[in-house]
Amino acid sequence: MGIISRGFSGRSREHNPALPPGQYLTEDFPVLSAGPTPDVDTAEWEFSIRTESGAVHKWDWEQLQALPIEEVGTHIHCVTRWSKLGTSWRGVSLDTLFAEVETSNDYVMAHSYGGYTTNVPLEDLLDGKAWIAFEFDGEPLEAEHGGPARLLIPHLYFWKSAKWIRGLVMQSDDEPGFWEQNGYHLYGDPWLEQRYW
Ligand SMILES: Nc1nc2c(c(=O)[nH]1)N[C@H]1C(S)=C(S)[C@@H](COP(=O)(O)O)O[C@H]1N2
Ligand SMILES: [Mo]
Repeated sequence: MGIISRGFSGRSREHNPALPPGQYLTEDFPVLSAGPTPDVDTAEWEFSIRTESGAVHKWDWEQLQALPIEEVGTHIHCVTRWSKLGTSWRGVSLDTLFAEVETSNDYVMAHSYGGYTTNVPLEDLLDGKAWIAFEFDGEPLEAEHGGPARLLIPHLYFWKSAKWIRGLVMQSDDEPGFWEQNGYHLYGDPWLEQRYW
């Protein structure tokens, strides 16, 4: 690093190409929860995908851990304007979980233990774009960050990454979830600054 780059370090942080418009970098990991942290034991944990036919695909903790586990290195962007670069996670790809699921619905409502919901188009969960994550930074995911497991959809604002994930329900329409009913954007692309609507 020369004198010139050091002199411009403040500005170059703002111009970091990994940083979407209107975001700033943070080194710590803020906790944002709309309610209390639910106490979810892995012994009772269950995750399901329910389709329009009434079919329910279910995994318990052991079954989830037996699936192919992926390492995910990614940036995350919160609508409250903090971004965290180069976070590392482990989890199971939604491609793996959807492999046997037959649906002609294009939308998904994510449901969490504790009652939180958020909507997302199915295509945003597939093709290596989303995971059920249960480790952060080499450690089991802390309860306040969504442990035992959370949805991780890093290309959308972080409110879409439902903590304490319990299941996904296929839907014919893109209905608003919890924050979307309270003014957050229906889709939430950080690069287009789709914050509120
Ligand atoms: N179940 C649940 N998931 C949630 C939330 C919540 O309140 N409940 N908050 C969302 C919001 S607004 C953000 S920014 C991220 C925050 O995740 P963190 O607390 O791990 O930083 O979780 C998202 N997922
Ligand atoms: Mo958020």
